[in-house]
Amino acid sequence: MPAQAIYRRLPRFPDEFVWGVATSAFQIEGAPTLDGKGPSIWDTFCRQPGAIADGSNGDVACEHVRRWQEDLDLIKDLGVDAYRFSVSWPRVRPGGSGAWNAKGLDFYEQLVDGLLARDIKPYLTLNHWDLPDELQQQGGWASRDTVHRFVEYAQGITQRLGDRLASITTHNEPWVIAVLGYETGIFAPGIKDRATAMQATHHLMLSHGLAVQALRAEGHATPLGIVLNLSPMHAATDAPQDLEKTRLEDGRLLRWYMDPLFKGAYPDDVVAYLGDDAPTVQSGDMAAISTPMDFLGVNYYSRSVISAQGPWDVNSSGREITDMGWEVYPEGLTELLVRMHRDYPVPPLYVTENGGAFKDHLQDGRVHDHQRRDFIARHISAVADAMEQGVHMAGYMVWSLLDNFEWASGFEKRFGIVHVDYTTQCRTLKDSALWYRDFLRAQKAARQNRGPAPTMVLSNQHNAVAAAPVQD
Ligand code: GCO
Repeated sequence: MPAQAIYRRLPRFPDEFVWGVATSAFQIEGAPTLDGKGPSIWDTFCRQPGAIADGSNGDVACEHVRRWQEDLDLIKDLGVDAYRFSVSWPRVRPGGSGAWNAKGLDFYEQLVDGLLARDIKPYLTLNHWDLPDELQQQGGWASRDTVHRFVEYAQGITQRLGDRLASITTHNEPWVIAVLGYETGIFAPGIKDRATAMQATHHLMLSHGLAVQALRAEGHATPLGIVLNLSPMHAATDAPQDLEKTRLEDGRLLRWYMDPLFKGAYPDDVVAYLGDDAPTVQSGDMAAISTPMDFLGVNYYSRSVISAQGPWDVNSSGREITDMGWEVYPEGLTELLVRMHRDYPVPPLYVTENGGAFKDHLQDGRVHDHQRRDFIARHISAVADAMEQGVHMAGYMVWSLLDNFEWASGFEKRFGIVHVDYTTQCRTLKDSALWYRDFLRAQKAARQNRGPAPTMVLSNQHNAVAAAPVQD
């Protein structure tokens, strides 16, 4: 029996709502030593045996440094308003301190000007994980000196490009940098020590706050913010041990970042749990961290289910699972956004990343990635639900524009709405990209005519599958 279609009219998103696509420098650029670029911790980490699932590295990736114009044309074709990208710190200041690299700065200036020439808003991230390796030799984020090096870096980039940027994000996902990089060690720099990780997390937050203060003091008007990876935490059962562990995990992932940003303090329960591993905080640090921001970005992929018995079996959810082994759970995005709005005095929120890895097949010039298309459509719908509940949303960005280097998973996992053939570097728009383009066209037409919003068809087969927007 054919699945019954469910039609849903999404609101016409506000005129100023920003639609985008996102990437990060290390994942797409390649050219690790071109024109004076220094090594980053990821260049070094990739060379550790066993660090990357397929033994790959970022040396070539999507060759974006060479192909950036073609990539900007692709972005233009999609009809998005904005492109979220990151600057490679060691490309512009190879050692993290000392001399700046003019050719590296020129590259990002060309990129920004190329975006503006195509009428696309540049959303720049300063730190998407690729710390200059030389700073790591001196302790990396566990060292307080790195805080000051980051502020200088933020100032240098903003002086050069700030007048042309739509937005500056200080850090992308400080939890990932600190916990995966310094506690579990599955990401660069590969350290496994909880106290070091917690000191790193404090320095990341402090450098964010001091950078915001410094840029404001210099009179820059570019909107400033930070991007957090967040998930709702659900207890596997109502057993007290599960509930207690869930509260702690929520404390470590969400409250550890949201409380200092918006309440000026780390959560007491997590500090108590960490004991001697809690970070050293100096007087004035918390005031700096809670400096008001212009926006907050949220990267959302799935919820987390917490069990005191050990890792929860995702296959027991009965839901669709992505190629990363993550449960598809769009309503978690609504839940998360509503909770942030309810519990904290947040500035306008963006979904700065959302998307899925699926097994793709390129055949006759097409990739029928209907699972990814439905994933994106259902999460956009979840954003609309949050807005209906009063959350001030400023934008939504798909992760990712291109298939790219997925960190410790190497090139095995594909998140792009554009397929990349790593042998030929040929780019092919997947069906999800074609859908996003059509959806954005329909949104824009509705904006211009002040007419009804596009209706999206959601069918209830396999947990609600979304098709292309239809005009009615
Ligand atoms: C992230 C990262 C991305 C990942 C994506 C999928 O911010 O977590 O920005 O680089 O590729 O999240 O894992």
